[in-house]
Amino acid sequence: MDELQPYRTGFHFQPPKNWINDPNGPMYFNGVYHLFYQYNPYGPLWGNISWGHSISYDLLNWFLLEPALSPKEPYDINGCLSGSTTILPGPQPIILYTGQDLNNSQVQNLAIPKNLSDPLLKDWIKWSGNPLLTPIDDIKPGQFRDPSTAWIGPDGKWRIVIGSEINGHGTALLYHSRNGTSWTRSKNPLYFSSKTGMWECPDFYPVSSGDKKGLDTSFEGNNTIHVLKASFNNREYYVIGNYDPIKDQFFVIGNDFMVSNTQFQYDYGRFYASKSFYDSANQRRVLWGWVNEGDSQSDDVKKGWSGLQSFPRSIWISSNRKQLVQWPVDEIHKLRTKRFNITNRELPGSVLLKIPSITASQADVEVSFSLTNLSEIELIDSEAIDPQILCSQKNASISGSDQSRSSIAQDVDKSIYGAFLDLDPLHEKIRLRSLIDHSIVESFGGKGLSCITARVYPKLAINEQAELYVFNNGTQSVTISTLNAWSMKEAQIVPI
Ligand code: DQQ
Repeated sequence: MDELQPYRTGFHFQPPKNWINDPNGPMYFNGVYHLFYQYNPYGPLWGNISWGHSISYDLLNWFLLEPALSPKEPYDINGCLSGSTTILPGPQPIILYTGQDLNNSQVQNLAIPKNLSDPLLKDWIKWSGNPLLTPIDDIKPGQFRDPSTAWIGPDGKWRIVIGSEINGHGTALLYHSRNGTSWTRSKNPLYFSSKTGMWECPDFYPVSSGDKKGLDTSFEGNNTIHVLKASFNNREYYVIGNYDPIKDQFFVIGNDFMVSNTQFQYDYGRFYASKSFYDSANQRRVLWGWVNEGDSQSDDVKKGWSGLQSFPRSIWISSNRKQLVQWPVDEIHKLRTKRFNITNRELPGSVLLKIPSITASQADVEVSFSLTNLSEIELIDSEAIDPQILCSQKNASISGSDQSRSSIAQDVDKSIYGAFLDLDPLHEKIRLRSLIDHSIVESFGGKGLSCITARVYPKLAINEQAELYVFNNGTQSVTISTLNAWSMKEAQIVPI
């Protein structure tokens, strides 16, 4: 705990100082988790963009290494922008990343580990044939970035998607390659949307229907469902569909991008430019996202740092195959310490109940409510209403709490977020889990069906001064079926 730095986190990934943004190329290789990220080694604002590199054995504690990529070559001198890793046969890990070149054109580059026998893969060398791809034809020089992890098709060719905007449409351009070094653009993109502008950080992967198991990005099987995620409008939108690897076509099932208020997002708060990877050690897909600051640039300069990574989340498809479910990886249990528990307690309307003995500023809280009286509920049409606007209008300023009351500071973002949760309160409990870590609150509604991440900058409720309450803002009683709150230990993030 740091009195002078009350907004630094205890168990979220952040380097000791400086700017970070997108997670890049997370992977599990030879018993080691690698996390790369957009990083400014020289200061707390965006610039000098390098690939920071940290490794972990448990996704909780991290060793910080020297940046894997720095902007030094004519093809990346203005920034080593986002990209991904792929483990080619060998096994041979590669990085594909976007370089912002001397003319500020975005080009795609390759890097490989210098020494495969180094278990930490500390040093990476840039390919002598860089750049591999330059923006030509209908691709604008500033709209060609963020190559995905590659997957292999039945013809033995590797495929990647790259974020772009073609003719004003958000597009996942598709490329194929036999060897990972020379790439050819496919005639058709994998997918595009006339409803959006530029797509950043596209991610494309299969999910296993019927269980929580993750699948390798190249997995192919009957009835496999695929997810396509694109980053735009500061949000992470995804669609679910079927992928035909022979024709290289993707068909969306259900809602397409931006056609409805119920279009799915990974997170309805602050969470962007995410990247998933297949964790072969635990047969799961793990998702990381960048959680930016909601304070001002001058605050970031004073703090000396900006940006967090979300706590890593397992991600799988719901049993009705309609949407994704996210849940903090189970390793988090190792950080839980002191616990407070409530079972079967009635919580009348307008009541605020203090949860004692927990370090509220660094906690993991799971609560489930059952509603006994649904006779006076208000009906709304979920198709016609934007949940964030609804929640902003009906904020909790009278008897509860929301982000609008998270700080007395004036110059921090206090937007109120909102999301719908698909559940039947007559037969299911209303469940909420929140990871509270000083200046970040990651909340998972309905066992992970809807997630909202927020940044908070309290002036008074910092460190030991923070308190935890469970409250009922309604007029009718609800029952707290169970509430478990744990104080959380600190994760170790240290240079090696
Ligand atoms: N951040 C990177 C880009 C990416 C954007 C630059 C998304 O590659 O499109 O730092 O946050």
